[in-house]
Amino acid sequence: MAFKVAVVGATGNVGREMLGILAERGFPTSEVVALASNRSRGTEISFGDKILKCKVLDQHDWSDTDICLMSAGGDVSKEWSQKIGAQGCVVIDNSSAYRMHADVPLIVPEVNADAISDFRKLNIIANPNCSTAQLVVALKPLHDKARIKRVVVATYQSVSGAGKEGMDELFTQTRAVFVSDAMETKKFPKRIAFNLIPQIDVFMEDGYTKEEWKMVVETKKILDPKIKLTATCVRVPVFISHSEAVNVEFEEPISAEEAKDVLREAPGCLLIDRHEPGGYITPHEAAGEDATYISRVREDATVENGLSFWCVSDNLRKGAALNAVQIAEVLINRGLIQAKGLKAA
Ligand code: 11C
Repeated sequence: MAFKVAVVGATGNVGREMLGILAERGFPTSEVVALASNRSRGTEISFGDKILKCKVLDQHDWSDTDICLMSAGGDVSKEWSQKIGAQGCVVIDNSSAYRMHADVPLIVPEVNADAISDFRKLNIIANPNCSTAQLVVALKPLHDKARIKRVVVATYQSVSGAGKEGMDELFTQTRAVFVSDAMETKKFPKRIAFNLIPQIDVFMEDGYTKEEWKMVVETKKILDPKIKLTATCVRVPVFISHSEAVNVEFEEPISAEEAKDVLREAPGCLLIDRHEPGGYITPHEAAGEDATYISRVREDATVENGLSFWCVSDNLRKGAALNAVQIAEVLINRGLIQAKGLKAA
């Protein structure tokens, strides 16, 4: 069975990655349509060894499209996802618009694939925020082993999380430093080149940022509402891959060796942890890869049953496009979706 798939936001960082991953994984497609706003009409985009010409979202007929991978931001999702879902096309939405909606499952296949069966009310399935996705992939096997009570996480998030404009700003500011040009700051609230910014997304009333809030509520929805989590999210001058320093307090004892044994076997995780210079993974090495890398696993003697570790993953892949395609694969593998073309035949 092959499916007609539309990618909305096809010209963006994540949209392009979605098309690449569909092709790479041999996703069973009968047709792939690249959609974006009128501004991008006709833009050529790679899909494997083919070139697609971008079409316009509001002119697309959804009646024979099976799956919509939506990555065009929250406003576009709010305007379109329910309308598309109502026409029998399953929307896998990468924005934050529906993540906390009671009738929309929020899915990371390695963690809570079974929750996917609740998608039919709106025909929408949400993809988590990139910093949450890699975190829950690493936490799930540890939670199963020793029950997590509390997580303290500090993130080191790459500029690609802020889209192509974020990447361009790091590039032009870095260049400006070397050629002594004027430094322009547009996308980020302060200079990002040779700097760090302890703010991602807007401030909330309690002083946390929305990125930090998302990590709390999304982890609870995906993994376990009883887990307490506090986050500090920081933008760093790295192009691709988010890194996280994670401290976890468990209900039950778990040694670093036991945690490593569990992580070695866990789906989506790759443990690289040698106690020598370079015996860990950095964002540069994780870029372009699918795994959630875990390094520096060690016991935290300052609390009962505490562990610390370092976690890195490509935010455009596991944090966004790959997770969305994996969700679509779960729908197919579990027989939860039928190709419309086949129904008509
Ligand atoms: C960032 N994590 O790095 C954000 C990007 O809710 O999907 C993704 C925001 C989201 O800026």
